[in-house]
Amino acid sequence: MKKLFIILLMCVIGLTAKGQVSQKAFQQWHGDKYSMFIHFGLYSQLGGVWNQKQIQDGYSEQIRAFAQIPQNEYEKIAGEFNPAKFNADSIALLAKRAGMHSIIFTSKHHDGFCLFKTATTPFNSYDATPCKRDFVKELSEAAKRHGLRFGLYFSLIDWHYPYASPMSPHNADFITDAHHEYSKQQLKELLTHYGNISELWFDMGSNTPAQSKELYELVHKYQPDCMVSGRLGNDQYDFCVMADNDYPEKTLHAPWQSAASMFNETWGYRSWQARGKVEDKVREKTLSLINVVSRGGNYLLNIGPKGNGDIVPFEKEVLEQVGKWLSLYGYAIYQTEASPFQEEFAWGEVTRKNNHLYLFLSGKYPQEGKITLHMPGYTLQKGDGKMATYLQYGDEVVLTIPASAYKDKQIHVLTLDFDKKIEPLPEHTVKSMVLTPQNATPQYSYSCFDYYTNYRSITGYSWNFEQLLLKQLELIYTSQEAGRKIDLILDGKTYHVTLDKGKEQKATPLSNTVWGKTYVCGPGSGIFHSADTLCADLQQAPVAGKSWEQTAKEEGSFNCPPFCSYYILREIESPRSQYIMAEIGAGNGVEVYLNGKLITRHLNPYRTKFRTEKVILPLEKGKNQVILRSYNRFENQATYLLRPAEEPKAYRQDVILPDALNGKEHTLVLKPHNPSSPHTDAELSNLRIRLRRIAIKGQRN
Ligand code: H79
Repeated sequence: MKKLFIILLMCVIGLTAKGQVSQKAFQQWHGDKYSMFIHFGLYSQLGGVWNQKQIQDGYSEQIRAFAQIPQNEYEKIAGEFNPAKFNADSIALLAKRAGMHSIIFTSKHHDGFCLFKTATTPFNSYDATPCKRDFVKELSEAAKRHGLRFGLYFSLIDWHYPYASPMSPHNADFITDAHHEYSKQQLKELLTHYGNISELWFDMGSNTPAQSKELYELVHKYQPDCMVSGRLGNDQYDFCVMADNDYPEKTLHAPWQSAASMFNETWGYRSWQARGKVEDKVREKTLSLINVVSRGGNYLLNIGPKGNGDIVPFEKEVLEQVGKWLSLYGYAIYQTEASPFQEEFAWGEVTRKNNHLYLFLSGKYPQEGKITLHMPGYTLQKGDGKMATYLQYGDEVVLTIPASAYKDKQIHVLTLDFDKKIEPLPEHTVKSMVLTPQNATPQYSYSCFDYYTNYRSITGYSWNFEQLLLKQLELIYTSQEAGRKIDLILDGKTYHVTLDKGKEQKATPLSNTVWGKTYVCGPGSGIFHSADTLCADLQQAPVAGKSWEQTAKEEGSFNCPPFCSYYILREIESPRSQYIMAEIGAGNGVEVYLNGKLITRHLNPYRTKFRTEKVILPLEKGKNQVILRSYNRFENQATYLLRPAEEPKAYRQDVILPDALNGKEHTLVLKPHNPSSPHTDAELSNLRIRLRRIAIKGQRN
């Protein structure tokens, strides 16, 4: 008899996949929360001025590009570079007073000038300057002396190296083979001459997947516990980084960091920067630190010392005052986890640690001073008596706070102690017997090719559901998922399942399902990072100044330079709500929206010109609208395909639980098993899971 079910095997999953940092190193990095970024180099000497002119465009550390300084003129600055005031010990001591746990220093920025002694080029701070100093050495040693960890910024583009791609306005250039080898030599020096390196902050360029992988492995060969930044690209990194000064709307399920400059306009020293009031900047940066940490991230705040090595007094004061606030409230920042709540609160932010919940009164004073927290299953044991009164009614914890708590310039923090360790609280409880991507709480990370092609990826789905008795799960999927390996984590136990095709079924749509004409709109923005909803219809185009044009072709392509996208729209009339299968095709990246809501979004990891796939569309009764976005990063054309799938088939596979589950509330997490990177999209938006109270072997309804 054909085996119609599989017995689940519990498997022990290692804490980290091969090549990644150890869990201990990750925990240390994650707990540190707050670090100092330093932009220092030849550009610091210019301070944003060239030929007596303030260079307004671009960041001041990139002044060579924005003021179009010829190479030989720029090299001359090295001949005068003598930062007598650069004192690594005072910088490390400032970082300590600021409450920071590590220092990340620009070993080489885009200008190619190395702040360390290197055998690879004379264009370095030891050989090309009168000062003959190795700043990486000085800072690495000072950091160690003062109990700080030390990491390096390293630019993947280099405007000085003669065999690199030429300077461009976007800095996301391809890396030549010779340049890649040159970077490897410099990285080997940096990773072997300066003791422990806590993180390597790669920046810009556009690596191939092979180049990213090789550098990722090179770092871990010499420093197994060094955390690698997201700008290495191609999902080959330990922590995600968004655009400069950016952070995600929601908590990510992967380590992430927000890199912030003191002023949005520059990272390197700019002598003529309008700085405003210290107290306003202190509040701005304290709020950013709180926002980042409450979403589970690390905050990397930059200073840009002057060319003589002096720290700008304004920046020093800001750091010291944030440090003062941290000396009072650091317990609610360091070693904490993200807010357990899925929703945001107007009154402020939240973090948690063990059974403690920390409320930051950083937003607007709530109506009548009332804060209500929905915490099913938790009992409040103690509230912070100084500033609020506390009551618990069933699942709700209600605080009353006096207006004075918000009038103070300082941001106050309240501690609430509960009866047990606080875990993330579910967004909602699913009442349906079918768990779908649409009723799930997605788990997010950031996936990217490079700086301009990044997006919030969905690396897994989780559901909270009510079910008194659960004996069996039925997995429903398409031929596209067949053969893949997934992990189902049910109430904390991991089951490893191979999608072995189960029983094949035709998935023919209802007979009077009608696909309408095809419309196109474009070219649109090339930046892939976009919202999870798309408010467009035939009257409203997604690209400003463009309209939808009818086309006779379900499949086609448009000539357009890299970094652009085209939108394709079709209407589908459905006699009732049903799941149907569409066939789609796109270039380097794809997004599909149904009735304005995102169905799937991911990059084409193989960077092929065109990739087709199947997408399940949960249609509503009546008129539906599907929009495909085909994104082009590397080609000179954007290609699309959008039509009903031919001979659609579904697979149904039974998963019988070794022990029936009892109890009311359960959680299920769905993830790919051993993904190539924890940041890559799971591509599991076609899978749905039916819950069964009784085990049915080989029988379908
Ligand atoms: O080192 C800092 C920057 O110099 C570097 N990353 C941080 C940590 C960086 N290099 N390139 N980019 C970031 C991409 C930035 C692109 C832009 Fe812009 C920022 C486009 C618009 C704002 C640069 C600044 C170009 C125009 C203004």
